[in-house]
Amino acid sequence: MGYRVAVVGATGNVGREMLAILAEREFPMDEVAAVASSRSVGVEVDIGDSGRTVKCKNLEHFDFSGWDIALFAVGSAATKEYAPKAAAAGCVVIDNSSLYRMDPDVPLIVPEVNPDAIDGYTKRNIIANPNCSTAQLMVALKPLHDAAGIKRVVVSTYQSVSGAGKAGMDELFEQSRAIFVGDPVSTNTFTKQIAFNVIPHIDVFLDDGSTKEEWKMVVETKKILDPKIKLSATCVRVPVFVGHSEAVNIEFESEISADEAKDILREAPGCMLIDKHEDGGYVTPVEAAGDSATYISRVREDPTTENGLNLWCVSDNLRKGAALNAVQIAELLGRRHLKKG
Ligand code: 11C
Repeated sequence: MGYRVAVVGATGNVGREMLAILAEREFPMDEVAAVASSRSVGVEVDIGDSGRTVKCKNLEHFDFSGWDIALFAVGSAATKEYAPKAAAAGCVVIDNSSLYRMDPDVPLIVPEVNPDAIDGYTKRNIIANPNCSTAQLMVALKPLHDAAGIKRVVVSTYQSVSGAGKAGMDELFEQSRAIFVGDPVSTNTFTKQIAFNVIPHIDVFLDDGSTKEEWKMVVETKKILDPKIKLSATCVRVPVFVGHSEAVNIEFESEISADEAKDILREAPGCMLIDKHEDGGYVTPVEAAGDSATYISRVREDPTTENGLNLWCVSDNLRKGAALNAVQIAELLGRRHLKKG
């Protein structure tokens, strides 16, 4: 016996990836529903490479009673309206938006990092999925934190345009095409030209001059990994379609060498260490896209601080940063709480 699973936002980048990963990981499902806004009703979406498709139903009229799990991949406004309805109907919501992440009654989970926190989901029947740039960082930092205690992290991100949805991907494509053929370049999704450029601005500005994307990395790290960790982030959009990269500087409580860190990361769940000191001996977003791992390269000591390390971390933002993590949460929920069969 399997689960009845609804994917809300099934026509978006993340929703489609959720359907693909449910199929790929053979999540035990008796039924899957694709749910979307009224304009997508009847649209057939693929259930990954399974050869099966499912027609989208209207979120406005969808009755969540009798459904076990809803994977939400819609914006915060739609989440605010429909997630509480789903939760009240007895369906556990795994939400990819930022709406509930910092709610003390909602667990914020990266299964490799803080699986035990899931037990608190019953307060609201909602579990939050972290921001993509946080999720991959947590996978990389957790084993190192366990080994030597992280005091402070300085991270610079190189985030792909798919983090801004299909519209972001279309804008990079269209601007690149326009530049090649000499057409005028127009910007809609991003604040400046993204093709052949980088933009140090993701999400809205806050009063202190940081952006909300940077703030999310700070507060989500504290909630998932350790409230004592200090983190400073600069989040940058780069002209890459899929795969977020991060240059990470870490200061530890106790001594840890680069070789020790590499030995730890080689064995750590969700991590894949590719770190050869030669041309191409590191991972870039092009290789990480479509893959489940959080890739770690360029691990080296930072001689400018006591107990410091630098590393490079890359992952598919639509997978570990969103859909894969959500499905892993569903698997964890199944193992611990919603047992079937
Ligand atoms: C981006 N990280 O790359 C964002 C996308 O809070 O879930 C995800 C935003 C979020 O633009």
